[in-house]
Amino acid sequence: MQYRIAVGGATGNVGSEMLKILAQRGFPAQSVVALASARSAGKQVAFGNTSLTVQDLATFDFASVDLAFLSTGGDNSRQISPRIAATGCVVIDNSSAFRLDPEVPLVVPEVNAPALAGWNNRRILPVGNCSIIQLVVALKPLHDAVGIKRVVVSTYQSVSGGGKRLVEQLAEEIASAELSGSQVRWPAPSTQAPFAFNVVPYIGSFMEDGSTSEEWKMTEETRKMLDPAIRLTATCVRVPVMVGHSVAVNVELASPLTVAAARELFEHAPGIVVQDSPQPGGYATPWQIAGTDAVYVSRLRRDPTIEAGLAFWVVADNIRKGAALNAVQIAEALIARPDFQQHAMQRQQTR
Ligand code: 2RA
Repeated sequence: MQYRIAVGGATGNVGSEMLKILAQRGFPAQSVVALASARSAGKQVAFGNTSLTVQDLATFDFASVDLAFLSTGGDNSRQISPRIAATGCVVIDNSSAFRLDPEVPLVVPEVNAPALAGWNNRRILPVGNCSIIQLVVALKPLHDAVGIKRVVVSTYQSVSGGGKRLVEQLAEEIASAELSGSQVRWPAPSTQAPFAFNVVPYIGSFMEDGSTSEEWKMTEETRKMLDPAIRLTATCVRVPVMVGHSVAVNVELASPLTVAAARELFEHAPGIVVQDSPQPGGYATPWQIAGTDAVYVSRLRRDPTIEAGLAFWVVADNIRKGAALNAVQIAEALIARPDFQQHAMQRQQTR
């Protein structure tokens, strides 16, 4: 069976990567429509060897498609996703708007594909936060094997996680910096901390308790996807990297696991590549893995400060596995379900 697809936000970082991945993976598409704001209508975007003319998302009739991939931000999604879903079309939404809605499955296919059974509850399937997707892929085999009690993470998140605007900002800051020895100056200093030559411990917005919304999401989304009993504390940091999020992880397991046993679990887990040898270059970095699909685990070692502790480093391409690829993988898992096939077939027959 083939499906009618729409991609909203098709001119953005994630939307254009969704189109690329749909073509690369040969998604069974009967038709593909690229959508964006009225301002972008008429532009061309790449889809495989061809190009698509962008249409205005605001006036598009979603009754004519089976699956809508959205990467148009939380506010927009809150407004339009329920309206799209009401037509019977399933929305795969790259924003945080519905991730913690108890009726909505939050799925990383390697981690909790069975949760897709609830796809028809609201017909909205959010894609998790980019730094959390790679984290839960890595935590899953450990939790299945012995149980995880507590996790401490520090993230090193690339600017592309914040969208095209931050990528442009970092490029401009690098290009206009004046370097003199160890001093960095800009002709027109910004009132905010620059990303270039800096690390910024602030992503999202501040919460009342002093943490940030990004840190809060790390805890809540991990618990929703993996286990509500897991305790997780995070410090999320923006670093001057274009693509690729990194996470330093310390886990407290329910019972001890040797480093060798953990390595074996990672090596056999879906979606993970272990790149770990204790020599210079024997670890994954964002620059090397950008453009690839796996979640990379490196620097695996015991955390000697607790009885059953492990420490490791996790890196993934935040635009691919952290967003567009995960969205397409959700769609692939959905179209494998007979109840969705039947739903789509009935809609196609009536139109
Ligand atoms: C970021 N994880 O990196 C967030 C949202 N994509 O900004």
